[in-house]
Amino acid sequence: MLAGDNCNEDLDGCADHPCIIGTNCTDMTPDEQVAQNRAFVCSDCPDGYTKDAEICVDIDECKLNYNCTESEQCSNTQGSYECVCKKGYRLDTTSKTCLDVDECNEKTADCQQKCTNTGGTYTCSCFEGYIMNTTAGLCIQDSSLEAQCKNASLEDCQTSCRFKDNSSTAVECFCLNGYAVDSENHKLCNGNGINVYCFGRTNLHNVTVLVTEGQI
Ligand SMILES: [Ca+2]
Ligand SMILES: [Ca+2]
Repeated sequence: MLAGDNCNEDLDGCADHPCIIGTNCTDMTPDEQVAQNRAFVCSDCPDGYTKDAEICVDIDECKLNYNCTESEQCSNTQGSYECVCKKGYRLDTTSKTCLDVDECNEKTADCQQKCTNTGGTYTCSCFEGYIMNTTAGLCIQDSSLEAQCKNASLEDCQTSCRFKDNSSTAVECFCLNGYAVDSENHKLCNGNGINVYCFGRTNLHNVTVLVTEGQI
């Protein structure tokens, strides 16, 4: 910027901070000022920012345009955005991709009986002879199975009684995930304290019990 009686003083054209916040001001030399007829130049907002009134504000790419995979979701950041794994997916450090978490295999699902892994989540279901109470997410033994268990003198299983695999008549006691049926009395459950689900309240064998990790 030029000043003085003879326009022979070079002042800092940026001294009064004429540019909006977030941009840079460049002072013109006297020659440049004469040539361009301006005393300073303001830079554009940095990449990822846009001018909004008197300030550069972050662009929310997640609302506009972003490039994430099916298993990722967009997370806005200042000046950019990043793709993070969706709920139910976990970053695989080797492949650098988000892979589905197998909640059934990792024992983090809260299924009472059967667990089926799916992309991003899992589903729970019941053994044959049980009806899912979808409201409570509990498996309720039906009356015909209950009668068959009673006929087989298995009405006092520690957890409950079910049909054996591939059978609609033979029944057996079973235990919650993480526990094994005692190999001698076939009714009690032995837990090793590992891979035990934390169920909260569960209703098996018409008895409401509070099952917490490490207990049954
Ligand atoms: Ca952004
Ligand atoms: Ca899953």
